Amino acid sequence: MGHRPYIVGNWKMNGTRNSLAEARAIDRVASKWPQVRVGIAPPHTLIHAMRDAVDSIDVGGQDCHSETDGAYTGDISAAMLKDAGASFAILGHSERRQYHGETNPQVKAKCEAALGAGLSVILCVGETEEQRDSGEAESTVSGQLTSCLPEIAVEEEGESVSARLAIAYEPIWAIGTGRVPSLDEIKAMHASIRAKLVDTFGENGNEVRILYGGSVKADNALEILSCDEVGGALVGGASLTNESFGAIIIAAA
Ligand code: G2H
Repeated sequence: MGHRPYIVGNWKMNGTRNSLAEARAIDRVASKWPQVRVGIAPPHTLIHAMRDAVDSIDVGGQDCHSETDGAYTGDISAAMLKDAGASFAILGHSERRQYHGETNPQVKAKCEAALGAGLSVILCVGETEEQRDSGEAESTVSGQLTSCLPEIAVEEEGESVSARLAIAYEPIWAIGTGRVPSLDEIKAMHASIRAKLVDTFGENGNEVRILYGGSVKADNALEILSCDEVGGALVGGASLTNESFGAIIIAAA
């Protein structure tokens, strides 16, 4: 694969301008460990200021609308994210699906809009506890990918669009709970996702990064990141301070 590990912080609905000091501290750690690629998705209100405040990390959004503009009060388009300084968007996070009723077709349309605007995309998928307990974890995630993967030209003017796509496997029951799947469960799911990506995109499917998300902390990051096909981590709660996120970056190095 040859990818640098990609460690992405999802700040969710946390952070004001005071938090930029924390982002600067994280940026200093990232600058010392260039073998790790680091990103932070702050609330939309902080994207512009964070882009100005950091040098060594990608700044992204946590959602975007599928349309380019129009009467969609409270929404933000992919082009607006880019204009504010974002280089990527997290799309289809389970909290968006749960609290905003986002459907697979909507998530797919958002992925296509974001890629079309030149952003990279982190597409989130994952099963509920009930689905895992009933042996349906892999079929659930495969179904989400079937419905959400963007229909993209894998090559555009010599650029491989699949290299701008990442999948974040986030079991819903592991989000913010402190519980994580076993390493064997992570390996099996990531292998299943890789097979689906190759099935969908051919050889280009091997370029798509697969991240793990759900209660990643400094003390479990290393073993999770050492699993086959785990190309990085999407980190929520532990990404909010340099003390914990910096330690995860160093663990990934
Ligand atoms: C899962 C993850 C980040 P946390 O949502 O996307 O959050 O690390 O807090 O479980």
